[in-house]
Amino acid sequence: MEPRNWQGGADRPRSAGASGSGRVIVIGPYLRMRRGNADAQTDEHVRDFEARLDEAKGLARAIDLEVADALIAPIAQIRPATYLGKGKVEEIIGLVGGNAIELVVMDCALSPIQQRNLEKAWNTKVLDRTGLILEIFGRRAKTKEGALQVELAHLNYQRSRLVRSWTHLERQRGGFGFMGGPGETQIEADRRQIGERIVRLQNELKKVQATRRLHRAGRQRVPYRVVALVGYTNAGKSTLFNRLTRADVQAADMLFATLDPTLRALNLPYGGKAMLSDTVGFISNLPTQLVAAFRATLEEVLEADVILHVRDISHEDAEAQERDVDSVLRQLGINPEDGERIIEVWNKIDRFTPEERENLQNIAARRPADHSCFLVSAATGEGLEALLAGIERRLAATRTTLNLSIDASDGAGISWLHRNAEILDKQLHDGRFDMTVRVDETKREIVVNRFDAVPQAAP
Ligand SMILES: Nc1nc2c(ncn2[C@@H]2O[C@H](COP(=O)(O)OP(=O)(O)OP(=O)(O)O)[C@@H](O)[C@H]2O)c(=O)[nH]1
Ligand SMILES: [Mg+2]
Repeated sequence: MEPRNWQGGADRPRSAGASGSGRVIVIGPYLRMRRGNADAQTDEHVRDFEARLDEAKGLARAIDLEVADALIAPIAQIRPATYLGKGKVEEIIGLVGGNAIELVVMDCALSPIQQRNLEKAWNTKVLDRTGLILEIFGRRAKTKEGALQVELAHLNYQRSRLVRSWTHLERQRGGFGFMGGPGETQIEADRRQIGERIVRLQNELKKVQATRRLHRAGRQRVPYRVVALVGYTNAGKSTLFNRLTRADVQAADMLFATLDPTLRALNLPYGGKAMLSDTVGFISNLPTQLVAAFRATLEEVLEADVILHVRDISHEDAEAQERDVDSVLRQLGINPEDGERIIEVWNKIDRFTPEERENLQNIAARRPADHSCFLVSAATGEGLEALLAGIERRLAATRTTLNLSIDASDGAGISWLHRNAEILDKQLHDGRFDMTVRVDETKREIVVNRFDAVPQAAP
């Protein structure tokens, strides 16, 4: 028998859950802040419980689950057996039974044992935050590489969860595909098959990535610089991407609307060109398996000349979100403090009153030059001109702009310039092209010597 395939097939939910109307309860089992506890200052504690629960509900809705109920269950400590305390577990039995609930989402990371015990107690399926995020990613992945990576991350997660006593779920009909409960005899076979499938996926992934690397190498011969968007999910990256490139990428009030990276040409105000890359959003407690899995997908970001960190500055948790994004960047090997490379974009300023905006402007103005930020509204277009100029200034910092004149019949020279320089301006006068070009330091001398180019004063 085939191993259970979380992405579809025989194990796909047959119940209402399949059509996207699965009824769920979302539980926020959040650790209570303890006075005088040094840990109390960690992000985990500072973040507002309500906001965390809202985010978890948003995650459930992102895969079309119907949130029938949601509650915060503050806990003083994590119970090894059930995560929650006994009283809470019992209280929730009533909620599940009375509401025709098909799934309980626990907004935390559960051990396989905790998950199993809760499923037993509530007689329903239980999904933790990692499982939920994996499921969302599985549904969103559109490119082959994206799909392979998510499946790989999911299989790794699933393998750790194949425990014997899962038979209690076996009799339950119509659960969710990603949580299919294997029978006892099946577990060993499943485990082996999952292991084999993981190896196959890894090989396939290597091939896809090699092809992509070739494409990228091809692109690198064109002297375009890459500007990458990063940020918390729902911050407005795709909206900004569409505005800046006049593209039509899906932007939606939905967590993880974007999964696969997209590249488009970006025209800068002084004639420069770059490639803009839209990417997957980050989220707090992003499963480490997924960060690893997406490293390759985020290669555009790793190699970008400029990284735009888009922030929903109107969000109540904007600061905690910033820390989360910084921490993912660090996991990817990018220093979030690198002011040379990272530009902060404070988005959604249209949501503020004029006074609040002035206040924000003041805060922004007081930031040090190497940590400057731009206030924009991707929705209304406000502030985008300044942002574009800022991007171009940053990109131009390591390049020189030169003026030159070339005979219009010098086809080889003209094509060399197109391949090796950014052409900012090109005018035909009396059989010659007057050009303004921008080149890397490494090419500067060649252009000066070969075309008698002279430096242009900075714009
Ligand atoms: N008011 C306001 N809403 C905005 C602005 N920018 C984006 N939004 C809204 O915010 C929501 C999320 O926007 P997206 O562009 O999809 O966000 P994203 O960062 O690409 O999100 P993911 O792809 O999920 O990571 C959408 O409902 C947008 O319409 C803005 O400047 N002002
Ligand atoms: Mg997006």
